[in-house]
Amino acid sequence: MKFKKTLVVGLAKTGLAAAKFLLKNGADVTVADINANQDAVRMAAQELNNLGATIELGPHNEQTFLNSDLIVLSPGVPHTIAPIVQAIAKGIPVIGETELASQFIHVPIVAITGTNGKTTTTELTGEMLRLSNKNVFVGGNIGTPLTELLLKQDNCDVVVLEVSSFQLDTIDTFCPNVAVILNITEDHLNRYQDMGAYAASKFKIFENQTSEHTAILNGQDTYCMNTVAAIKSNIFWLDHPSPEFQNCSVNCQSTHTVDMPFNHRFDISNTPLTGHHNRQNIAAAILASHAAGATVEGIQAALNTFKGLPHRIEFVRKINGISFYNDSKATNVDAVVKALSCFDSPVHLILGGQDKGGDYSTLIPLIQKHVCECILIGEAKTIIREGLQSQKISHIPITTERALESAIMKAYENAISGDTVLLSPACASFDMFDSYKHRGEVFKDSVGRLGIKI
Ligand code: UMA
Repeated sequence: MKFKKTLVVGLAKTGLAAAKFLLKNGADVTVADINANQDAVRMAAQELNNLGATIELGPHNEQTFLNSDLIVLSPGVPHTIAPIVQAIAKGIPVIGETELASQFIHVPIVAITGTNGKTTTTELTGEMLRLSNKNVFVGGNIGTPLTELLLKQDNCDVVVLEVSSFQLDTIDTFCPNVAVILNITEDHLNRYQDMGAYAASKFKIFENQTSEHTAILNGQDTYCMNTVAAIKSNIFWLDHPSPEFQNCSVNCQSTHTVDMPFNHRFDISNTPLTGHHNRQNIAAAILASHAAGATVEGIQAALNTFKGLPHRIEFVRKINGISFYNDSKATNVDAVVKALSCFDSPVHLILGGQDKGGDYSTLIPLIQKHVCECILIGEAKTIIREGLQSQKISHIPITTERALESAIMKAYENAISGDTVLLSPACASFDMFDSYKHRGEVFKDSVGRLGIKI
């Protein structure tokens, strides 16, 4: 790495950590970010400049890309932008921060991807290993770049990583000892050409694995079932439909217990993680943590104590018999399908935000079954309304509101005791909020301020 001219593109969390790591190891670092006006970017630039990096803020300069020996991309920077395409054509290696960091990590890595459930499964896997007395680093797409581990130089027995398709786009030798794909459904179609391209990116998680490694896939997922032939590692399944796969598949139907192929039955009756999709997340976490050295005692202890994560079908409050749930992390259509299937009571559904190219019509059967009212917010209002236009749900009112707060107020006014008000947007948050977390916090604050209905 010494003296290598390395360009780090993107100067948010990932770029900052990667550039610090590269500088510490003697690389000649330039950092570029297209956004010259953001305070956080300028502050990070100043910090890196003080450490010896050259800074380029504003429109990307092709020559800087073409004069580099190595380019390290942040996940939010598509590997298809023009200067990157030109650099690749010139033979300049372009990798992501996950690839960079993984080349310096010599402990087992558990990598978890999927359209939905990644963060819950990653946190739960980490907890199972922690309660098995392992020193665990949990990071990746969840919010802590992998290079942070290298910067801290902590002793660590095992790494548990949430990996996104964006991070997998730019791997080369990355080879997790245990790799999980929870599910693949429509998402990020504003970045990928089609579902095939998105799924292919996810499947890169297995590409460097050999027979020494473990793969965990979803037997109910068409993409997993169709692509499995290319996997060289030992495969375990969640809900494989064929009885022939009984020895390597976990049945996730029971709400009380789950039987593992390594001949142990776990009690899942105390977990707040509801719904079949969450039982698949639990089974994946058990399989993954066990393959990485967790004990059955540690796994059971985590199942007994894990509280679940905020913004994922999170119960907020009950007022006058009306229950409010925050599912702000449901940033794609399939996450809303999963959330709706957890409710029996009539649901007042708040949907909308920034469109990510999903097919909203796939919500119709679930809306028909569980929803009594849809309230649309955000940029995607019109496109969602068009997607939901159907004879089958013409009796269900679909209205729009300008703000999340007024949507909550409308749902509260229309709801009666026994109903549920659910924020499960099927969209990104960036049109109205800083992040899905910000959106969820606004929801919880507004619900907290609702008065008693007379
Ligand atoms: N930028 C450029 N040129 C471009 C495009 C962007 O310079 O052509 C700059 C932007 O101006 C910005 C920076 O790149 O300053 C943003 O980089 P980034 O989006 O990678 O931001 P990070 O803070 O490093 O966050 C990334 C992940 N972001 C994305 O994948 C979009 C975070 O996942 C992750 O937590 C973090 O690394 C640590 O690993 C977020 C996410 O939304 C939570 N992920 C998607 C998801 O979960 O659906 C995949």
